[in-house]
Amino acid sequence: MITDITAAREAALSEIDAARTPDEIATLSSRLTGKKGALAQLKTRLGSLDSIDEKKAAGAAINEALAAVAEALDARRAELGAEALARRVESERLDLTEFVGKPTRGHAHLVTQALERLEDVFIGLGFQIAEGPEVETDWHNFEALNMGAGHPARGEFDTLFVDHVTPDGKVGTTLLRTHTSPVQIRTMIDQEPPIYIVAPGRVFRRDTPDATHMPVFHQIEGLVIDRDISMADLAGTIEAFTKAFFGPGFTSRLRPSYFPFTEPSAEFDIQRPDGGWIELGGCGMVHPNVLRAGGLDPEAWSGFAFGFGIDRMAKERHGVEDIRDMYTNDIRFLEQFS
Ligand code: 2NL
Repeated sequence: MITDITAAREAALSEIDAARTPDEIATLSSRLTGKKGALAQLKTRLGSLDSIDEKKAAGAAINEALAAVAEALDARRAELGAEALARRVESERLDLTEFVGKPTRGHAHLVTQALERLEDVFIGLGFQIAEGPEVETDWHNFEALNMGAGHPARGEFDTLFVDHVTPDGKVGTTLLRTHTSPVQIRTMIDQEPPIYIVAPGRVFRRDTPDATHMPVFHQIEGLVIDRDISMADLAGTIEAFTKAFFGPGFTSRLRPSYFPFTEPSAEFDIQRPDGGWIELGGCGMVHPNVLRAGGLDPEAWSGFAFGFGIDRMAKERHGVEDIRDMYTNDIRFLEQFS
C-alpha cells in the first residue's frame, strides 16, 4: 500500500512539474486533489488493510502526499504566473523617457508658443490645466458669473447667440463663450476644493478687427479656491508669475477696478526693467454670488481669479504691430517666429 501511495505521489509531482500554463495547473489541480484522483482512490482501500497500525500509517502517508501535491500545485501556479507577468511586462514595455525630437519642418504658431509657455509656468507654480467647451450656455458664461439678464456689463461681452430647444422642450440659448470663466464655473461644480487651475483657450467677442482687436482671440484665466485665501495670496501669485514668466527684473502692481464676478477687483500691470508699465489683465477675489453658483459656501471657502489675453502678450513679446498679421497665415510673416 505504502509503495502505491509513494508511486501516486511521485507521478502527481512529476505531472505538476511538467505543467506549462496556468490552465494546465487548474486542470491538474481538480484531477489530482479531487475525489477521483489516484490518492483519493487509495483512501477507499484503507478499509481492506489488516491492522489499525497499517491503516494509520497508510492514512497519514496519503494525507502527507495530498499536502505535498497541494503545495507543489501552489508553487508551480505562482511560478507560471510570475513568468506570464514577466512576459507581458516585456511585450508591453513602453519607454516613457523616449525623446522623439523636435519636428524638423515648421513650428508652432506664435499664440500656441505663448500658450504653451504660460501653461509650463503655471504648472511650475502648482496649477492644473482645465479645459471646457467653446460653445456655452448663457448660465455658465453670464448668469453664474453674477451677470444676470440685463446686466450692463453684458454690453462689453457681445457675441454670437443661438436659440435652441432643450431636451425638455424649453427654449435655451447657447453662445460662443466670451471668456474662459465658464470653465472655472464647471470646475467648481465638478470638483471639491482646494482648486488651483488655469483655463487657457479660444474666446469670442463681437468686435471689428483692427490693429489691437480680433473677434476670436485667446485668454488664460486662473482660479484658486481654498480655506482663508486673501488678497495677499492673489498679489503674491501675480508677482511670482510675473517673475517666472517675464524674468527676475520684472515686477507687478494691482490697481483698483471693477468686474461683476470679483469683489474687490483690480487691474494688474507689470513693470519692465527699464521702468515702463504694461497693462496685462484683471483679477480679484471671487464674488460670493459666483462661489454660490459654483456650489460653494462663501463662509467656508474663499478664492481669487485672474485673466489676461494671450494674443496681446505674443504681440508685445515679438513686437508685432498689427494683431491681424498673426491670423492672415502669410508664411513670410509666420516663418520669422520659429
Ligand atoms: C480680464 C479680466 C478676469 C476673472 C477674469 C473670474 C472667474 C471666475 C470667478 C471670478 Cl470663475 N473671476 N475671472 C476675474 C477677474 C478678471 O479677467 O481683463 N481678462 C482679459
